[in-house]
Amino acid sequence: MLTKINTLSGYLYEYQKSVANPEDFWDSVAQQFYWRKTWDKVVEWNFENLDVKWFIGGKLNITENIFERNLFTLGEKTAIIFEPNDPNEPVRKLTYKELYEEVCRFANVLLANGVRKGDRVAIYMPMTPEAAIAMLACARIGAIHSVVFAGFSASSLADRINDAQAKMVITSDGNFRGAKTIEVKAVVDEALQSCTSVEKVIVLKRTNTPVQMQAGRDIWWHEAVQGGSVQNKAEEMDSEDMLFILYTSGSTGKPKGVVHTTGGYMVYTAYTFRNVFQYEPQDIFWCTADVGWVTGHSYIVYGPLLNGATVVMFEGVPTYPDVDRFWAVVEKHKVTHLYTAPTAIRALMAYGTEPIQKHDLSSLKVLGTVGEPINEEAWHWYYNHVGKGNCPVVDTWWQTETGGIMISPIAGVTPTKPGYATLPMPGIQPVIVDNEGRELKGNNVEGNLCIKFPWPSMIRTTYGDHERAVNTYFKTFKGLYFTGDGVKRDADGYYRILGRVDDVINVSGHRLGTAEVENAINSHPLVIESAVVGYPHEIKGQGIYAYVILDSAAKEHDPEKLKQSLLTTVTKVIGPIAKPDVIQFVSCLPKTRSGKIMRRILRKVAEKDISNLGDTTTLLDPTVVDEIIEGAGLRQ
Ligand code: 6R9
Repeated sequence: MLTKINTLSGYLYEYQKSVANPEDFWDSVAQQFYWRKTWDKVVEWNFENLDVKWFIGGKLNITENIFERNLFTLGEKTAIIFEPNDPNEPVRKLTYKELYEEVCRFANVLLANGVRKGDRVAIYMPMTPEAAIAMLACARIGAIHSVVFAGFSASSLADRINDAQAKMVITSDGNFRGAKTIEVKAVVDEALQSCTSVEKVIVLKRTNTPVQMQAGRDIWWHEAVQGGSVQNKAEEMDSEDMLFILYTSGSTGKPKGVVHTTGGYMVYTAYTFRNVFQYEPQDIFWCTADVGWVTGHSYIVYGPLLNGATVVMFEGVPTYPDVDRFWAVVEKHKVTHLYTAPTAIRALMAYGTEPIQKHDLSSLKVLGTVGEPINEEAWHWYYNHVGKGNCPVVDTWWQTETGGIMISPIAGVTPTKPGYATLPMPGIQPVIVDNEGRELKGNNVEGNLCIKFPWPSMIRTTYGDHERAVNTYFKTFKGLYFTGDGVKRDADGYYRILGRVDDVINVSGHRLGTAEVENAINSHPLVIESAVVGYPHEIKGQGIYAYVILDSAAKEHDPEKLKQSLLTTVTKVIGPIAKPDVIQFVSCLPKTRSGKIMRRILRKVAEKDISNLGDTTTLLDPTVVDEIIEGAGLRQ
């Protein structure tokens, strides 16, 4: 196992060392992995044009570090415990040896179907072990995976496939999700009508949903692997060869493909997994995220498996068949580490402590949260009722772009404070700047969160558009990586993440760009224009509030039916996660003379707080504000 920090003074010592001499620090971490050839230089970087390289000249395969490096000691150890959507369906367990064989077998299937090193493969799958097998098989042969969350619509999937020019799609006949069965293959078929790059589709049989198999293109997973060899020699990768692309929303335009490379991502996810969670060999780690998000990539698949950990992979939802499902799973598999999102905690909190009391949760040692700020009430509930006051809560702040956990307590080592992500991981150098880019030194400061020095798993580019990455992350504040988050550093030097300061909303821990949702709404034939803002939502963290200007032809329609039809449009264009919670029809939007929407006012109205709307004199027509306030049912 990787060496780890055990005490607070140990953390402070490691941190100092990592800042004073980052090269030596990461050199010694990286030496604990298996490299076919070691690196010639640890790091080279330039934030002006985003040119960052780690472990330069190193050759490796990340799956050799999961399997070959560990097999002698871990062969019979369980790698994945699969808990199906239906608790009555038998649990499936794969040992490291079995997982290794499945990965090799499927890697051979990819090769036999024309996938080669550097090709892109889209994965649109349920949370079954095959999703992890598909990812690892890509990594084995050097193909670049692009996992797309299976809740996204056909048009979102098509956009991602086209942007990456994926050669293959790996999917399933259907997905079980609570009481529902989702016809996933049908979504893929629809998406592929507008994609020309895809040559083959591999379909896992999961739900027995009838599907159309297109001759010459579609292949059943079980038929493809049948009788296949379980030997596959891993492709040799350069440290800086692409490992995967993962699409994420930003403040402008369509989602962008965040690119991660092999060596640095491996070192950083494995290091943070071991340290933040203090994982020990007998522990059972359960991260409830979907592999469609970065959390699933780094802390279900790569980070844990690189450490030889046993992970639970859960296919279902927290409230099916009953609201105690999470606690039933913890008890059933004797989970020691539970890593989930504040939105799930808040949703389960609403059912009180009775569902918890039905189960023995004494196996739990560490609790983690990720994805959005955690309010203090949820933090205390998690700590007191789930962890019974015995389990440290690690509030882990990070992003798709950062690849791994950046600011977080180290479980049982860093004293925690509700709502605080506390202190940076070794190697991470956060700075806080004001809106003019001046660094705010010392404690008791608040501003924009930036990082001033590279770390191994940072974003290398946005796929197919390097300028976009430079402009998005490195142009706002010169010489710094800008996270898009606001942050406060308190008197103790602890960091508290305040949420996004750009036009990104965080709904149940999922990132959505306001522009993306607006474009979806505007695609409705009766919509002229719209403006979308986030507002505080008790369960989801942020909800979506849409102000919509309708075409005059809409007068003929029933407003409630129109709202439903807008929701259907958004579901079709993006997916159900982007459905607005509130739709308000307006005749005008508050615009400045230069035509910019004054979102500040729209946010205030959405928050139902009109006490301090600020300066509205620069508006083209200040009377629209009154109309909007009235339409929202608020009186001045
Ligand atoms: C890992 C992940 C990133 C955005 C990020 C921030 C928010 C994530 C957080 C948190 C407060 C935490 N965020 N973790 N905010 N406390 N512990 O979620 O990646 O989907 O890219 O979202 O999520 O706003 O900028 P991603």
